[in-house]
Amino acid sequence: MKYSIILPFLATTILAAPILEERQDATCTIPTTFPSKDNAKLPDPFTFFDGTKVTTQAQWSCRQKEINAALQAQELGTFPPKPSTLTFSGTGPITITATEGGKTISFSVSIKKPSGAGPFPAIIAYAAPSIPVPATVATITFDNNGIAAQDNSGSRGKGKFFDLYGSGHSAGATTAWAWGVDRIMDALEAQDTGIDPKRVGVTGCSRNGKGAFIAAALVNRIALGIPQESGSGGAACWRISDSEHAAGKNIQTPSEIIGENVWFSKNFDTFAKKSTTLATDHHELAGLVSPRGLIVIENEIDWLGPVATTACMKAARMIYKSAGVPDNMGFTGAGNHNHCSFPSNQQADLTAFINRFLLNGSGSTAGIEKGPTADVTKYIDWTPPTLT
Ligand code: MCU
Repeated sequence: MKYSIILPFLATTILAAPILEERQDATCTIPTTFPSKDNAKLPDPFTFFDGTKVTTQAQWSCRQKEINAALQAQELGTFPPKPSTLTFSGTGPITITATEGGKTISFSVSIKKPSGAGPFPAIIAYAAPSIPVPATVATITFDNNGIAAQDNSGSRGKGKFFDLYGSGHSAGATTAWAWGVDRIMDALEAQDTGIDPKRVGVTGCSRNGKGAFIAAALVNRIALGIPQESGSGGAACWRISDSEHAAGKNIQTPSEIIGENVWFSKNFDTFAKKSTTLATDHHELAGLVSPRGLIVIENEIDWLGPVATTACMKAARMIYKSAGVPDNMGFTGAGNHNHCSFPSNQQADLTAFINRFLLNGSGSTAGIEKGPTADVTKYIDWTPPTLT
């Protein structure tokens, strides 16, 4: 069965930062069932599941919807829309109360604002930021664990999201957290909080980096994704993590991840055991963020999969290039530092993205592609098109 939705798409004119988009309506047909045929290569972002090639920006916008739906069906679980009733109180902290189907939950976020007059850009930090947030940018602290627990594999269905939608809801914890980010954006748009909702980034490190990556992909009001050391489940492509593991690396695989914690939907279990049957992979998760900003920060710890993240994010950069916004995504990998301790040699790359996407600056974010040697051509059998 198929259903049609109307959605906005980017016109061909892409202006410099911050992302200025002219939008018009396009009709997309989104499938409700997705392929699970064996494909050892990273799936082609620019071919619809029905075989139609993506040749225009408008089609790419529809293809993003299709990729998003496939990711939810096979990996993430359902990302629910805005609840029927939402109320907000306070401008910092903000308390958000959501009601759906007779159930109500509340959660609060704290906001540390710069001095002076706003409105200010902000970074939503899962737990606490592990990157240096400039003094000119507000920090919104989000207790993602309260929305969906991630203690261990026994955390399935626990947390406020599941109190609202039921413990059997298909969302993995990362999807539930993205729902929380979406509600924070509702709160920032609904009232004057001193934060400019058009200049909001999201960050988290490690397991919370997986979460920040997925929030940037699912919440299309986020201007800049800043996932840090997310590794497998974030910046790594599942297929490459598995092939690296097969080559003897001590890397986190999808089949390990589903036993360790509840970051992904139960829907993912069968695919995790055979990642080559997924209809998508994480180069396309990054592709969902386009044309918005994305700076992927990585480490060279074996468990995170430096080759898997680097090759995957090289494929993601190809997607951004075809989407006409090559400079809106970069990745910066560095070794020789502790997990989640941000090293000074990644500062310039982070600063460039924050300046451009959150501070209305004009500096360049071109060509930021740093990491260990990783040959992306080994993993792809498609050629990125130039879209019209
Ligand atoms: C990189 O994120 C995770 C990793 O996926 C887990 O296997 C490990 O247990 O914890 C990492 C983490 O969140 O470290 C803080």
